Amino acid sequence: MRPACYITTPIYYVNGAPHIGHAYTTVAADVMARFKRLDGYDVFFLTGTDEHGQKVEQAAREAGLDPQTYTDGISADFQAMTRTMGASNDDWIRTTQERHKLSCTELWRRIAASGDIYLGHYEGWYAIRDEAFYDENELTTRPDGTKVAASGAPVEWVREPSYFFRLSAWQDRLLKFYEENPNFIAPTSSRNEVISFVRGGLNDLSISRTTFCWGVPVPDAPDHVMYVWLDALTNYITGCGFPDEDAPRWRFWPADIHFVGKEITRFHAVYWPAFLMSAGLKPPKRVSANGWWVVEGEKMSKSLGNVIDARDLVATYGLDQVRYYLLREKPFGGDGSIAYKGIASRINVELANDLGNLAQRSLSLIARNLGGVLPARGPVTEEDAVLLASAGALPDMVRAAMERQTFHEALDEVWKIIRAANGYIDRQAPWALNKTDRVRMAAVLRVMVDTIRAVATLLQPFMPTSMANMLEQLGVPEHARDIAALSAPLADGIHLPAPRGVFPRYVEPAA
Ligand code: ME8
Repeated sequence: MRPACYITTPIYYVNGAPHIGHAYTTVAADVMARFKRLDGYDVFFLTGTDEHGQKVEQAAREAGLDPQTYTDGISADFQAMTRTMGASNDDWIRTTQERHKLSCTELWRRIAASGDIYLGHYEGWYAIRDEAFYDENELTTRPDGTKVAASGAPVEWVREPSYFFRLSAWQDRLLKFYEENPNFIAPTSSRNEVISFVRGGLNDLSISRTTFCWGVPVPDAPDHVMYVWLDALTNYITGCGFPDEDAPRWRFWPADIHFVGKEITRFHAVYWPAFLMSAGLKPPKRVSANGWWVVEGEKMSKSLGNVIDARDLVATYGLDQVRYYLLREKPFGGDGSIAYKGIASRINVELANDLGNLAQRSLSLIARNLGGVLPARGPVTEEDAVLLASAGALPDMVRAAMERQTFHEALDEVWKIIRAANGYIDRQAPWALNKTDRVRMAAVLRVMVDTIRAVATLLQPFMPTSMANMLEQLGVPEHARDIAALSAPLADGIHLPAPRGVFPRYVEPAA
């Protein structure tokens, strides 16, 4: 049986249209899910929308719509964005679905049964934009006297009856959990931040609200709705069929990787494992945080008018090109800036020249000089052996980087081989061998096909359509496109389809 692997994205708030930041985390999670499938895992990949809470209720009011109609519209738009980005999610979760309300209710009951919930009164600061409670010492005062959180979100004073989760009692157990699971939080900067936050002492957490009603009702206390983060985090188990622990999908819990943006690691790495352990459920295996994108050096904002919808980039540059750029341009855990010139340059240099030309040159020589028939390997020279050995080691190199979610390093490993293959073909010059030594020319071209096959196989998660196209041209049958299949050579003598370019150059439209 194939091992199970469960990958998630954050569920996105439906208080506005999707932008490149949302698309980014979705694409990263998709690349991971596709890589795991390619590597023989039985994958469940979940994404969706976070639809309750004050922020969404407010946005609906501003749009003049009732919250359900409003969330239906925006959730559909997020789903459309997810499809446009080529995501291979197995389900689409919305927190307004009945299955999710059932799941939240049961999780609440289990936490309550363990004695970790009590009724009290919350009085303190709340930021609607972050849907988060803040301590006085986490805030700064602006010159006009208003207070803001570190995220820049304004806060307001809230005073209401509330249920609390006994988070304070979880400090030692959480610290022990982090110590025993050194890979639970990535990158290290996020891990250190979380650990020092927990070491600093934990306050009990307000987990219900009474001053608005757009949420999941608290069991047996209909005046309260659940705090939107308790509701939202629960989506990850709802997706696996919770509370039905006999559901086929329950085999996927605990999640292998929750992909999140770095600003929400605290919710995923502190509150979430505490809620789960309190309810007697296993915590997730890993929370992997991505850094932030800005655009041409500026933070995206509606007032600057520089918010990018990833779908516009896809329309301009192509889907695989955008997926590649996003994962290549910045280290996953770090911050980065989207630059239009940078996208065009990566397309032209790395995709069109380095990779596209490499395949095109090799395949057109086979078409022209060998009648499109895949040649057999010849006697292996030292140079052949070096290139073939590094192509053979590529799956392990890429796998190791993927396990760390350092996507840019995975791509870097692939590009090392691509550059080595370009050097090899230039030195071997099979076009010249056509006149002097056709046997050696054939052998060189076979080394090229085998090397490009390894490259294209491993790039499939990043650029599924273009790599399917390339593998087709290399004569790799569909059933032989996973990592395990790389150990079985292609049959000599098969007829390859006529080669055609995979990556067109990007030409700036005339102004
Ligand atoms: O936080 N750069 O939803 P959200 C990189 N509903 N990633 C970005 C980004 C940027 N500029 N902007 C957004 C929520 N993201 C909650 C999550 S999960 C149980 C609940 C990505 O709509 C990043 O992954 O504010 C970030 O964490 C997420 O979108 C926030 O989406």
